[in-house]
Amino acid sequence: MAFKRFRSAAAALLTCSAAVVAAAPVQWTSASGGNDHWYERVTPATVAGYTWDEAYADAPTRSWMGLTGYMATVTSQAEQNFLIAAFGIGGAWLGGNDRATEGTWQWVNGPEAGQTFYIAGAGSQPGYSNWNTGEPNNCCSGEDDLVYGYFGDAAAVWNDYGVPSFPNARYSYFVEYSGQPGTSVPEPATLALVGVGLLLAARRRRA
Ligand SMILES: [Ca+2]
Ligand SMILES: [Ca+2]
Ligand SMILES: [Ca+2]
Repeated sequence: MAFKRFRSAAAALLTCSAAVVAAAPVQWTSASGGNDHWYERVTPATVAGYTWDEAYADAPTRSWMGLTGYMATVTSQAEQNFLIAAFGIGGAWLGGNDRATEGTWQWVNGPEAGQTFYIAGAGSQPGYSNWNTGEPNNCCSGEDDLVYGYFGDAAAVWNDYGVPSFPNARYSYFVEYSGQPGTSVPEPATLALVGVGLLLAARRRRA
């Protein structure tokens, strides 16, 4: 009888944590082919959006499940597709730019910080990218920041935009949460599951 009551309590706990998870960031689960990272589209309440620099400063002020946020790094078509499915195609900054070296596009934060994913003019590319045809074009007096969904198409193709030509361009941005070095705090849901498992095992041994 006690074991049955405990199982009910465990089920209630799991239902409760599922409700919390559904309330904010969305997880790209390994069960659906993902990386188990969490994502959200961040849109300020009072202004039209963030400049790229404001988004870059805002991301690490956010946390979820003990993980520190960073501007999302989109390193595969599957990750791009997840963002489209979860948050739509509207414009959003991503955590990449070519500010350090014109034409050399790097992820600038998160687990891929410092990794080059695209080199203008190169035949084979070091990483995934989803540029619109003709982009990146470093238009006008230069464009060095990475924006998803600029053109409003179903594939949410990318554009180079922002500084130096358009320093006041404003969009929402995607924040990503994963177990990057320095923030390797176990996720509470995982801890809860481990705890439930241990208690169940202890119960079985006693029975
Ligand atoms: Ca990523
Ligand atoms: Ca550029
Ligand atoms: Ca451009």
